[in-house]
Amino acid sequence: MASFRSSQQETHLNRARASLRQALSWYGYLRKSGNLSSNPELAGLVKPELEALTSTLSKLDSNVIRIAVFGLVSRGKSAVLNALLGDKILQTGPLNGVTQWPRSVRWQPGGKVIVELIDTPGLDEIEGDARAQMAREVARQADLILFVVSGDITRTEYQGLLELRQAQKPLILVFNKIDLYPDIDRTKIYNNLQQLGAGHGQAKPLLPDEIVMVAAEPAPMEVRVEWPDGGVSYEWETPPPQVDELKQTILNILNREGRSLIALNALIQARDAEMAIAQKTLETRAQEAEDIIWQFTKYKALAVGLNPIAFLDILGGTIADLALIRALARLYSLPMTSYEASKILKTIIFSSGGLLLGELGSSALLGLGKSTAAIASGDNPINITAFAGSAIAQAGIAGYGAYAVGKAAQVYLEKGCTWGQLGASTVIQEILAEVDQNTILYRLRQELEVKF
Ligand SMILES: Nc1nc2c(ncn2[C@@H]2O[C@H](COP(=O)(O)OP(=O)(O)O)[C@@H](O)[C@H]2O)c(=O)[nH]1
Ligand SMILES: [Mg+2]
Repeated sequence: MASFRSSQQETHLNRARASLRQALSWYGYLRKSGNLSSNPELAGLVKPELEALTSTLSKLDSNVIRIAVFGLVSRGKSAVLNALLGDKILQTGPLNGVTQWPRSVRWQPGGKVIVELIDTPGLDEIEGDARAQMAREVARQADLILFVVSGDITRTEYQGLLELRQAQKPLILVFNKIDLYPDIDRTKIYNNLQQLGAGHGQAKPLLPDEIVMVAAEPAPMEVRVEWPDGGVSYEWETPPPQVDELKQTILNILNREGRSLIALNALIQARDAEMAIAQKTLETRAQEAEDIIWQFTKYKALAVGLNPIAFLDILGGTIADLALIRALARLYSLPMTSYEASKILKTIIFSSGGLLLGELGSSALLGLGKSTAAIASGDNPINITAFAGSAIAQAGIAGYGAYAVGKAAQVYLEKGCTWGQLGASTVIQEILAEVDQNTILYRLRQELEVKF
């Protein structure tokens, strides 16, 4: 089982690498100038996303797992990291604002695993937007999140926890400072946390893997010392930190699914970057796209209206729609094969709420009328009018259909660029389909699964 898991994780890493390489080579054209489809404005706009793709790929190759710690001020975030490191590397203290900026420290907990521990300021230490921005940015990069609390959860804390859940990263709730609570209280708080931690609408309590009790920097205790001569004195002694369980939990997760987590995280970042590129491409090419859609709308209306043979016009109409989709894909230079183009068309037709099915249906009826009219029109001028009437009605519907297809295709092209073979979304789905039931990833599955 262990070696199966290990090779499965390697496969996940390899697929993520392949997906990112493919994306980089696909979008690489944007960096080169003098290219036919080059567009200096667009190249400038998508530079951050291209850089994100490149750095995500190099992070993937370095095999470092990022663990970020979050929580309100003075919950002992820095102390927890120090206890894991076994050294007081990060400054801790009772005053607000000891940790001002996110900081990271390397940790080698054993074996080949390399961890980057990221310490952050308290979620309540910096104001509004800047706080949310910092939290989002750090959470986006993290492969695993530790959320530190030190007792019953406050409203602000709960809010922060829910916001972090939106980053859709595996999360361990760390209940710190247990040295301050008698056993009964501790258990009560633990049970409360277990229910709360799952977040909105999720009735499932947290698993033992997802909530751990620690005492990172226990308060000094007064101990009574009895001397051989019968004398008694009192001394302050600092008990050692209790973080072994947390350390073990982290190590279990890293061994079981660490590399899959790295792979998945890289893919999520790649997917977001690719979708941003697609969105910017669509925006910069909006006018050209509009022109293409209108051109196809007119062309299709004409072709379908004038075609006297029923069903052939439906076929012609479909071919025109497919051509339109591909023309748009070419304009945007987004990854698109003919298989994907027809998949998009099918999706568009079935999601149009019958509108485009209506187009097909009425095309068939009007087309039949039109053919009958054309056959009989030889000697009767009234039939010519009938032909023209059906043709105009049908052309109008077809034209509208093409316009709707064009508009819908833009939406699907934007979303669909990550769904091809080896596309980031496709690989994410494949990895999620394979994860074991007892993994922390399995819990994230439902939140992460996005359908096309
Ligand atoms: N009693 C007790 N105090 C702790 C524990 N961990 C941290 N502290 C204290 O809580 C205060 C805040 O710790 P710090 O790590 O700076 O919190 P941060 O703001 O969340 O990084 C410090 O005075 C620590 O000594 C613990 O396990 N038990
Ligand atoms: Mg701190």
